[in-house]
Formats: sequence, C-alpha cells, structure tokens
Amino acid sequence: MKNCAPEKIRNFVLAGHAGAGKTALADLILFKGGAVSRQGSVDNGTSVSDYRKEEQARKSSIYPGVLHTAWKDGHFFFMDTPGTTDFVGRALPSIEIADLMVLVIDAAAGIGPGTITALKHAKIRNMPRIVFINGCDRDSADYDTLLDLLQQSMGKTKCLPVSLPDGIRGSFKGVLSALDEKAAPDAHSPLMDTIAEGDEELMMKYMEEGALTPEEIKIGFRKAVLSGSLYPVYAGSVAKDIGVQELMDAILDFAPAPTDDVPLNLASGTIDRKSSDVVAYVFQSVIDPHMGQLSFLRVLSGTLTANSELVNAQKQAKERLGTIQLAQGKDLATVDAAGPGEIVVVAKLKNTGLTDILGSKQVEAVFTPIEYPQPTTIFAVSAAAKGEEDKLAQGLAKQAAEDPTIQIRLDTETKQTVLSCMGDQQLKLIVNRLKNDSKVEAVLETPRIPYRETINGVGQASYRHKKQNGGHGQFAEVHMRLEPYTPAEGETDYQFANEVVGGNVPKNFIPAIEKGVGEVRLSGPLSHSKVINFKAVVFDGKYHPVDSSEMAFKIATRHAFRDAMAQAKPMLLEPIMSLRIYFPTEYQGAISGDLNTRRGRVLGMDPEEGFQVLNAEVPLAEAYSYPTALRSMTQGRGFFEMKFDRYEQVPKMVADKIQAAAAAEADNDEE
Ligand SMILES: Nc1nc2c(ncn2[C@@H]2O[C@H](COP(=O)(O)OP(=O)(O)OP(=O)(O)O)[C@@H](O)[C@H]2O)c(=O)[nH]1
Ligand SMILES: [Mg+2]
Repeated sequence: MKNCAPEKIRNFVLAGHAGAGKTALADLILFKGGAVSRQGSVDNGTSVSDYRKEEQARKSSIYPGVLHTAWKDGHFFFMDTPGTTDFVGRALPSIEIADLMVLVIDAAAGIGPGTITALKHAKIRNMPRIVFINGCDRDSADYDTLLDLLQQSMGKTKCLPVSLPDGIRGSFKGVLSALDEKAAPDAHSPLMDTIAEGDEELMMKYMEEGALTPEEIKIGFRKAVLSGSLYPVYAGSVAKDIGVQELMDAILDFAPAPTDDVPLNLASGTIDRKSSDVVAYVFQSVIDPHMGQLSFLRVLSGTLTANSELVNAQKQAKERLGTIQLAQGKDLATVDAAGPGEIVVVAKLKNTGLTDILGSKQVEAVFTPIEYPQPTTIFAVSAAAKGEEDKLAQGLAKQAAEDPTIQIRLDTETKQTVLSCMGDQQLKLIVNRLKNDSKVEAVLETPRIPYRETINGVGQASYRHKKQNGGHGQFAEVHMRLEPYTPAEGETDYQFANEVVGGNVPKNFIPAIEKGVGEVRLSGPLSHSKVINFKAVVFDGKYHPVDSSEMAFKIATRHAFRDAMAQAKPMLLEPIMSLRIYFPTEYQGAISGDLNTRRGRVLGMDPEEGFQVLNAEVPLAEAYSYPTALRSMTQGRGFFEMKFDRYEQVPKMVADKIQAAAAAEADNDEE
C-alpha cells in the first residue's frame, strides 16, 4: 500500500506500438519496486498486467492494465495500454488522464501505428512525456535512426537523450547518463541548455558559472518536463534489465506530481489539483464476468473515501460508492481512501460510464471529447438463431459502452445492423465475447452498399390513374417533369415544386403528390436505391370532382415519376470514401498497386512521424476489405483512417452488374 506524500506520487501511462515491450516493462517495474516477488512474463503467460485469457493467448494487451508499486520514497500508479490500433479505443482514455506518458518504442521495429496515435494524443494536450527506447539488445536495433525521427517529430531541442546506450545490439551492455559530462559529452550540453532555459534564475547561474548543482538540475529538469520543453529519451532493454532503473528514477525525480498543474484537455473550466474537493475521472468501465460492472477512477484532486456520495457531472446524477479497491492487474485490495494521482476501482456504479467525471460537488470543468479514430472495419451483424436479436443487441451495446470505437447502427435503408470497429482483431474479440459473455452466436456479412440514383437530364411524363367501373371510382392525372438539381448546403437531397395553373389539380391534392414523390423516390428504377439531386415539378393534371382522392393522386404520381425518370437518363451513384493511409515507406509500391485494383485514386502524400501518409479515395464497395488487405500488405505496420466524402457516378461496367443483381433480387422477392 502507498505510504508517501502526494508530492511523491507519480501517475503515468505506458503507451506506444504493439510489441514495444510496455507490458514487459510494467512487469519489470512491479518486480523492481517490490510489488511482486516473482517477475511476471508476457511470454510465459504470467504477466500481472496481461492477465486475461484473451491477452495470454495473443501475448499482447487488449485492456489497459492498472498497476501500482512503491519506488524508493515514492509510489507509482500507472496504466499499461494496448498498442494494437484495434484497441485504441481502450487506450485513449488512459492517455487522456495520466500525468505523464512513458512512450515505449522498440529500437528494432521503430515507430509504428501505435506510436503515432499515442504521440498525436499527447500533442493535443501538451502532455509531459518521457521516451523509453527499448530493445537496444535486439539484433536489428537502430537507436540513431529512431532518435533522429523522434527529434523530427518532437523537436531537436526538446527531444533529447538523457540515458544513452553503451554499445548496441549484441554489445549493448549498459547506459550512459548525459547529465554526466564525462560519460556522454556530446549529449551533455544540449541537455543542460534545455534544462536551464526553463527557469530564468537557473539560466543566469548556468551562463555565469557554466554548471548547476544536482538539486538545481532536478528543479530545471522537472520544470522542463512539466512544461513540455523537454521530452527526455531513455534507452534500455527490458529483456536484459538495462536502463529500467534509470527510467524509474527519472519518473520519480523529474515527472510531475499529481499536485502539479499538468495540462488537461479541457473544453471549459479548470480543475484545481490542490483543492480538497474530490474530482475523479473514469478512464475504464468494463463488465467483469464475475464482478459485474467495474469503474476505474483516476483521482485528480481531493480524497476519495469508501461509501461516500459523489455527483456525476455529465449525468447530473448522484452516485453512491461502496468499497473502493486498488488494482494490481486482476487482484483487488480494499482501501479506505485514495488521494490525488491514485487509481481505484469501484463496482456497480449505477449512473456512471466511461470518461464521466465524479466530484464531491458538481464539477464545472468539461473535458474536450476524445477524438477516437473513425472505425474502418464494417460488417452487417445478425444473430445465428432466430429470436436472439435482442440478446445480440444487448451484448453489442455492452461492448460499445466499454469501447467507443465499437459502433452499432441500425441502417434503416438496408435494414441491417451495422457493426463498425477498428480491425479484425477487435472484431474477433467482439464475436468471442458475444459468445462467451452474452451467450449469443453472431453472423457477419459484408454490408449492403447504400447506393443512390440520380438523373442526368430532364424527363417528362404524364399518367392517368383511372378505375371507374362500378362502386366508388378512382381518378387522378399527373403531369410531371424531373430536372437535375444540386441542393445547397443544408437543403434536403431533392426538391418539389408545383407549377399547376388554372386549378387543373386542386390545391388540396398537391400535398398528396408531394408525398407520392417522397415515397416513390426511395426505390429508384436501377437498384431500388434512394433517388437524390433532382427537382420534381408537377405542372399539370386532371381531376374528377367525385372520384379523385389523395390515394388516387399518389398512385398517379408514382407512375408519372417512374416514367419521367426513365426519360431523364437515370444513373447510379456510389459512396466514395476518403482514406488516409499510414505506412512505412517500403510498402509504397504495394499500396499504390493495390489501390489501382480497387478503383482508387491517389490524391497526394504527406509524411508524418517518419511514416508515409497517402491520401486517397476509394469507393465504399472496395473499402470493406481494405483493413485486412492493408494489414497483410504491411505486416500490421500500416493503418488508415476513413470517412465518407461524397456520392459519385458508378462506372458503367460496375453499374451493369449492380443493376443485374438488383433485378435478380427483385425477382426473388416476387417468387
Ligand atoms: N529482445 C528483447 N525483447 C523484448 C524486450 N522487451 C520486450 N521484449 C519482448 O517483446 C515482446 C512484446 O512485449 P510486450 O511487453 O508484450 O509488448 P507490448 O508493448 O505490451 O505490446 P502490446 O501489448 O501488444 O501493445 C515480448 O515477447 C517480450 O518478451 C527487450 O528489451 N528486448
Ligand atoms: Mg502489452
């Protein structure tokens, strides 16, 4: 249990790409700190952090591991996040709330998608960072190239080596401190400059005397880390236990304390870290098969006590806490209270979900919503067994509440439940959890494409609907013109106009005609898709004083519309997605070639963090299979973002196929 002043507490998050060694580092930190007597291992399935069966099977994290250990006269509370981009939705809330990011990068693999995401989110709130270049023992470790890329990304005067590798790869035998002029002369003076620059008094003294005392260095170093003018780089190897003690000392000596003013991503208001009012942030909310709902809270200020009543600011609701517990991976230990920087678990909160804020009073500060990437893996999902649709919906909703990158949407147009997520690894986990936790078997299919139809020319038709043989008769005649029309921003995707003069169609029937257009345009002649970007003009017609009715005018409208549509050069439109594809340069040829086969269009390149970034457009029909293709093309080192851009005409060859398929389906429906 923690036994130190709040100033000696350190709250941090281990972030970075999959396989960088975050979990291995977490296990080593726990062991060196004395929190565990045997060092856990990812490879042997004994990691304290990756304790879940799915994580042990993958040998890779899925959920943030929540851990703590004493270190010297301080105490660390930290989260070990998953680096696989599929699970970024679970990693980001931890990154959002920690006081420090320890960015772990493998010296051999270098910057990966997970590194880019972590850095992007650290930059959003100017989050204090320490970089740990791990795996310096690895055969293909390349420290210099990596440092260079990091300096390009974070700044040459900010991203500075403090603990340098002594030897590399097979000959990696230790680390050298840049604080020691003799040990690392080249790295010493840039580091000292940055340390001194953060504080005017130190700067004066450094300029006059050319040196600072260890105590002064510590003050300057801490200040520089907190303000984001220094991102110190530590080198090491978790496997060889080299450089980790130096890293842990740096965290204790130089990282912000919970009482410091660490920048938060607030949209409005402030949070006073030194206040005695309780403010706590929910960075993880999971349903444990045994314990039910568990909320993981990071205390920002005040002291959280067991059995207290708090206010949930977002939900405007009271929340009563029961026992509060400290997590060490899966082990939970009951505590009476938790102060700033600490992380605790509370069970079964009634009104509180992910990223909610709890306070002893209503908390007025509001966080900027986390920018989760748009999901790119999209499937239509249904229950294998009839009658289990509700069970499926509930199971999916539970998982979506835990991870905002899991999105469920009922597509009223295609009548499919659409499940979107970040990749096939996440998809597999979702399906497994549906099976194991929710006891429902899910079936996945490629979703239907929401095609659109429009017209290329003007078409005109009239139709008389007449049934006057006995009984109550029906009569209506509609003359209609369809014109291409591009709606302005915010306008509906079609227009209706009435140009009837002289009362050939009485005013009271015009709304029926307008309604008729609204209905018939939902199923166009080519593919039964919605017709858009047109103007329907009723310009003439006939009526019968007794036999005309709204129904009769609607029927006549349907026919007139379809006939006019046939004259108006109808064409098929498909959704075009804009893609931003990130990948290491060596895959450029493969990626461009593949885009060609997908009817894709390359718009341009702009490199980011040493990665190539290609902007492209691809029809949605060709984008569904892209996540898997990109993963196999790049050995998991590529990722992409995708969003809807516009509708565009389908090329004739493709359109013919779609029309044939739609016609066949219509025949089937009739049978
Ligand atoms: N050679 C070598 N291997 C290491 C080192 N650190 C970690 N590893 C190995 O690298 C693999 C991945 O380590 P993890 O700790 O699971 O990586 P991670 O960053 O947690 O990955 P995710 O959980 O997928 O984000 C494991 O097999 C580790 O044993 C190191 O310094 N040197
Ligand atoms: Mg891990």
